[in-house]
Amino acid sequence: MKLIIAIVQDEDASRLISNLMNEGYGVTKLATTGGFLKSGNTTLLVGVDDNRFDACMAIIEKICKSRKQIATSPVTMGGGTAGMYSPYPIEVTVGGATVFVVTVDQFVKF
Ligand code: 2BA
Repeated sequence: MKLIIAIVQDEDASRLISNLMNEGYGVTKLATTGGFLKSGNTTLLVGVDDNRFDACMAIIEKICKSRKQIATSPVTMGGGTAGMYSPYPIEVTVGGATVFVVTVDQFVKF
């Protein structure tokens, strides 16, 4: 079994959840905030059996679109100590989805 942790844009979240639920996946939605833009995004936890993993990833890929967004508050570009501070609005491409896949050792429901 795998745990899919998918960070998606709020605009895609409802449709993605509906699609996943319609296909019988269990989904937990978390309201999260991106560290760079400091604006809201959505993190979904989806526990899937190995034989349904590829199909689940395909749904996420199909629905989550990349979009251009303007970072209006001051941001540090590049990260780390070498980062450059930019006080001006900059355009960044966000998403489709940032996905982490974790192997699940144990899955229990009490
Ligand atoms: P944010 O951290 O708000 O980042 C939004 C977008 O800003 C990123 O889109 C990327 O295009 C840009 N960006 C992020 N850090 C940057 C930097 N240091 N310099 C220049 N541009 C930068 P995505 O890469 O599609 O990420 C979307 C969201 O996914 C992120 O929102 C964050 O919440 C999450 N995320 C991305 N990579 C992650 C990671 N390695 N670990 C945990 N969360 C991650």
